Amino acid sequence: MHPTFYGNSGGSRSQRHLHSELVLNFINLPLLRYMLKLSLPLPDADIQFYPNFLNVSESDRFLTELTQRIQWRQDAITLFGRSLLQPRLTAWYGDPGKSYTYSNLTMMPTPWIPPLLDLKVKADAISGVVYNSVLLNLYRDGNDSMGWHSDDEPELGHNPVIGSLSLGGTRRFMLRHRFDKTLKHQVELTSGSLLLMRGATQHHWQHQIPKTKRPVSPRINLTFRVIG
Ligand SMILES: O=C(O)CCC(=O)C(=O)O
Repeated sequence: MHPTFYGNSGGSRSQRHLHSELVLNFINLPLLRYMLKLSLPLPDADIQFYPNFLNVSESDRFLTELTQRIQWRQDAITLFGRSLLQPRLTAWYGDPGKSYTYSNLTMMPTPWIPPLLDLKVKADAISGVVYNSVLLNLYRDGNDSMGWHSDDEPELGHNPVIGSLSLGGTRRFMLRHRFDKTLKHQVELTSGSLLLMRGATQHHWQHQIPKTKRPVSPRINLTFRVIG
């Protein structure tokens, strides 16, 4: 499936979709497909989308391997004084000592395993940073989701680089500006795609993966991060 961009900036939704389709249909060389990069036209953000970061067979292989080999867990988080189970499974892998705290939950890193290291090396190369940790989320079906947030925890540093890799069922990634409520955008995160967020993006924008009533296959998302 090809990516669809739409939002409220720069041309109609159908024009942009057609443009993405045309670009992808003319690019058949594997290396060029891998390098195809689309920049999201958003103010106060620095976000690139690589729709074909992995090819279909790589994506399928990593999805199967990670589904089986990752130590998935379902943690409770505290929201507005109430303890709730997260609506998805999660895992945190990384270098020794690189723990991560969000929503009053601290995750200690599980040591890297080969498929994660393979993906990390590829993500490092395209991002121009050396990631030292990764948060994995498993969305079992359309009831699993992630609420509005920015990746702005102190251990990520001032302007974090976040490499977000998707495997499995396509889910909608929604963005909204934190201060100008008229600014919104959406990207369909297809299997094998990488979304790279950097610069001041997390200061100005929030993102979420909403629940969906559409039938959707399980999806794994990996957000590679640099913990200080
Ligand atoms: O599943 C996704 O694409 C989003 C993940 C995310 O927002 C996060 O890990 O902070």
